[in-house]
Amino acid sequence: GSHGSVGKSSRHYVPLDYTQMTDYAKAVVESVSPAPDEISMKNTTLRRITEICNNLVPGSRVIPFGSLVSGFATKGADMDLIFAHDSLDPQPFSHESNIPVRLAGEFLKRGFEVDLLIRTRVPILKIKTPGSEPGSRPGSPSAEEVLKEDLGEEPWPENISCDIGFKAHLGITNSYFFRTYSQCDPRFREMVLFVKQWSKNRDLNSPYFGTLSSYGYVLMVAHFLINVVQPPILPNLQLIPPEPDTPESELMQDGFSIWYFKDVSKITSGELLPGAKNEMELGQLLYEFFQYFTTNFNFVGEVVTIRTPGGVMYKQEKGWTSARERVGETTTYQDRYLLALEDPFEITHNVGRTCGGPGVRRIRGEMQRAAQIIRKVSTPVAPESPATAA
Ligand code: 3AT
Ligand code: MG
Repeated sequence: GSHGSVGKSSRHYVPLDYTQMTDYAKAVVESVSPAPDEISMKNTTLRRITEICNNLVPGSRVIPFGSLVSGFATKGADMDLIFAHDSLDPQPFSHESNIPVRLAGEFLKRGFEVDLLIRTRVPILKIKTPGSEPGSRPGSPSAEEVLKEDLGEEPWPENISCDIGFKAHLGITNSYFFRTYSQCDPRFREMVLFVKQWSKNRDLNSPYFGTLSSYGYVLMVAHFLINVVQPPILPNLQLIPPEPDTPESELMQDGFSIWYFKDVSKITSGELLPGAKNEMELGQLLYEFFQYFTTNFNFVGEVVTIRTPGGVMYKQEKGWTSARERVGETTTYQDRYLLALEDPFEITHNVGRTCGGPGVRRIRGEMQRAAQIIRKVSTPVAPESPATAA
């Protein structure tokens, strides 16, 4: 594309051997991936939390989202959940409702750590399953033990943190969307886990302190695999038109278009990306990723928009030019556009708005450094010249 494709016709005349980088990246991915028993423990926890919710409000559901669903979870990741209920009450979980409070009580009496945030637009209940019994002095029960009632239940898996929201939102949809993408090619998940870990190691993953959320890095990797690398590794699932009989619920949510193609078997069979398959290994992809954002992507003028053909728009086109204040229901947001990453569904939302000037400069500097390091450990492929054969 016009935005600096990377691939066969790239500027490297000397092919590099990325084996060492690939091995290193695979080891990192392996080390941060949750073990199968962590996954099954979390499933058990989800089932038991659902039971508690159901006992409190018959017919309620607990909907998982976030990295648990997308498949981008690292070891010890929190569980993101939504408590949902088809109630006749138009605002069953408003601040006035006592359901979040009563639910908090259910977890308290089981010895969970509980924190109910009510100053937010919709309440958020943060809970953590009890840790191993603290080695306290005999006869002096810990705070948890005081609150814990004997309910005759099985012990809970230790120290699992969950955020429970009380309003369905596009985060659920985007988690399933990225789950579908990650099922298209294993290299997507591998790249995301590596980049996520790299961003943590280099202190570039603190949205509250001026850098980018994990979700922002997911958008950058997706853009790279859909629009930059040649041949593309992922098709653009949002550009494949829906069948005429597609239900409205798959097309629109909260006034935003949420359609994307969901038939993974058609994707993995190669039907949607005809032509040569991209066989690049992880090490090379990571190199090209860092290199693209270091030299090809124009942070000053461009927006990553994975939904559009080419995956890039200009800030001018979106009116994302100067910082502005947006007045929300309870707080005023500072919308910044220094690093512009358009959410794939909520297209008015800049996922990169948490980045300030110093944050963007550090992210770019670290990407440049990463590319340099990979170049250093990737020696040129030995030429098969007659001289060497002799
Ligand atoms: P972790 O494994 O927890 O680091 P995650 O993908 O679960 O990564 P979060 O827990 O921060 O990320 O967020 C939960 C989900 O909410 C992930 C994504 O579907 C959605 N989400 C997070 N941040 C944003 C954002 N800035 N804009 C839109 N959706 C977001
Ligand atoms: Mg999470």
